[in-house]
Amino acid sequence: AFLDNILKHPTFREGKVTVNFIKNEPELFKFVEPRNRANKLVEFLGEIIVNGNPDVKKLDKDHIFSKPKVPSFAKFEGYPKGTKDLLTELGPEQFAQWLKNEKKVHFTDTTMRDAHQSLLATRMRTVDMLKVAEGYAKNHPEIFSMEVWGGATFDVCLRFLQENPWERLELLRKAMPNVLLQMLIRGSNGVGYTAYPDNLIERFVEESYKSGVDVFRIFDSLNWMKSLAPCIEYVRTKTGGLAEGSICYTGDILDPSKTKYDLKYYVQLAKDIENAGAHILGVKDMAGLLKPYAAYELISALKSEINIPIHLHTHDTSSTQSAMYLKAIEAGVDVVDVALGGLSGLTSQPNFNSVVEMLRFNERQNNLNTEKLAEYSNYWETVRSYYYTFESGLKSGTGEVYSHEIPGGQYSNLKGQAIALGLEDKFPEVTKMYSEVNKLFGDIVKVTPSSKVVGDMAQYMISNGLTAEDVLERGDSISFPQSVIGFFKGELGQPVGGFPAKLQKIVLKDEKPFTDRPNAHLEPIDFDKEFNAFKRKFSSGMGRELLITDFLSYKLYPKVFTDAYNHHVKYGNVVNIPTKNFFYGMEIGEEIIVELDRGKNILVSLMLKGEPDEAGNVSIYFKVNGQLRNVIIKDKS
Ligand code: 3PY
Ligand code: ZN
Repeated sequence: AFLDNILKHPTFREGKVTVNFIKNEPELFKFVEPRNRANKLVEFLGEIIVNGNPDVKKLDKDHIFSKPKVPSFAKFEGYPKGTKDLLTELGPEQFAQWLKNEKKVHFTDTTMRDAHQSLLATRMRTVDMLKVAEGYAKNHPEIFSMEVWGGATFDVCLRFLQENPWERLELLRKAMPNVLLQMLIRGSNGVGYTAYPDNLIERFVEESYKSGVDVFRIFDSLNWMKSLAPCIEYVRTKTGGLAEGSICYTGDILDPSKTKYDLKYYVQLAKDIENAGAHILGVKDMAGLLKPYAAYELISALKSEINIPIHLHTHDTSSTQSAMYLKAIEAGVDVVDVALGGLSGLTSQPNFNSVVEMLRFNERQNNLNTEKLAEYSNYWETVRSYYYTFESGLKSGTGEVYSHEIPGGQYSNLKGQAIALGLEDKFPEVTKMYSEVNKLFGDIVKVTPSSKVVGDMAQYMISNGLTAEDVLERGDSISFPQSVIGFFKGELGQPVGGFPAKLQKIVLKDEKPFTDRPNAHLEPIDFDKEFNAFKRKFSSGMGRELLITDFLSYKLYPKVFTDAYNHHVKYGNVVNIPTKNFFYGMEIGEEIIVELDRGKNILVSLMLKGEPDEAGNVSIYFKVNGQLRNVIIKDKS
């Protein structure tokens, strides 16, 4: 094992061994114990069977799980040529030109990222994606891109799903080598909620590209160019991918009384993004506020003022956003974001299947096979029911979104929380307060993480019975939420038009805010030194060599990564447990197949579950590949 450690050590593999190598590398002396992976797996299943998955808050014992039908595809044929092949052939600049010259409208499929982020609290597991990824890419090579990564998926993978987000990306890349893969990155906030050192974001971008991302949709939650520009630059210099610098759309350009975010503002921002080197302009309508006729004006103006292609994103919270797409398409938008039927609509994206049909026989139609698309929509509709516990309970669209301006993903979260707490009738107060807080903050762009600040403040004010007036008059005696203090300190950057000075003073008391990039105040990461220390800390329990991507996960989410690591040490790899059993356990007599590692399957059946003894211990009997195994689980109830 010692020799094995030496042979596997990165220093050895890079041929940089010196006389002190063995002395300086204590991790060489850590030997991976022969672990019994099957034992760990049944330990995990036992835990879920007795105590439930802590992430599952609503349990429906009568829920019927029907088997999702995986659409057929040419398994033994190669992948038809797609946009990824074209990017490789043309390079980013020429690719962008090609896109701009296309007559037909193109589509980004958000099913594997924003759709489930907005409808199912981001809980979609990789196993359910992988069942259809290869077939989908073979059946629909015409798709512009698959949005599969970034946003909240990174955090949720580690925090709740016990998955390695990098592995998800790499597996999807392998299954879909012909179409572009896309991610959402929050500028200097990366895939987190705060500012990070610049060289961390730079390395993150570089490694994301290596692991499979081609299109980087980059935004800043305050539309601040100083946060957008460095990230665009990293994509240009550290990857061969496409930098999609994005405008976040808020307000209503058609409303003459709203002068802060008018057409001129957006056109100037788009020009700045183009000048910063973006290959594509993203128009990110995170709350679904862009109305059809406003879209026509906005896209027409952008088309005439900038030279890069335009990619439009929205959420169907109002239920009128396919009408908006129609007008944007008439105005010449190049790509629109859609989600497969079963995971579309409401706070998710407009329905892919229907939008394709909506354009049939029009000069800008894109001839996708809608019969096949329907099979995938059905697949997702069935898979969705396995995640019923994460549904927000939202039943219909709402025209009120135009007044509260809550982004799609946040709306379903807040609504879900209100329903779960039995406070559904109080929900209008929450949305009203959200819009009050927005006014109080000077009408800011609201998208992660700035939207979270507004949401935190609104909830804080409601639970403490405070009005906007109270805050302004008695603010000195209020202890504001941490995120609000950080925001006024400038930790998320500078909002359009600056902070409201009076409130800023109230929140910060005597503390001085930043006026420059918050990242400028953060120490750069010493990768050599810190990565080595990281490896020493975590190498023993992973059962594999630690990678720079693990280190990046750790730097972005230290506590979440550490918890996920400890889970891994205790239970091993749980990512291939079928979704039903991962969330809801097993029934007596149920038999499942789980892939422990590539190609190594085990057959697990639940034979018997005892009653808790006096100490609360429950004995569970499984059969694993025909052999009886007993685990004892402490009942925590
Ligand atoms: C995210 O940042 O996760 C978003 O989806 C913002 O809209
Ligand atoms: Zn979105």
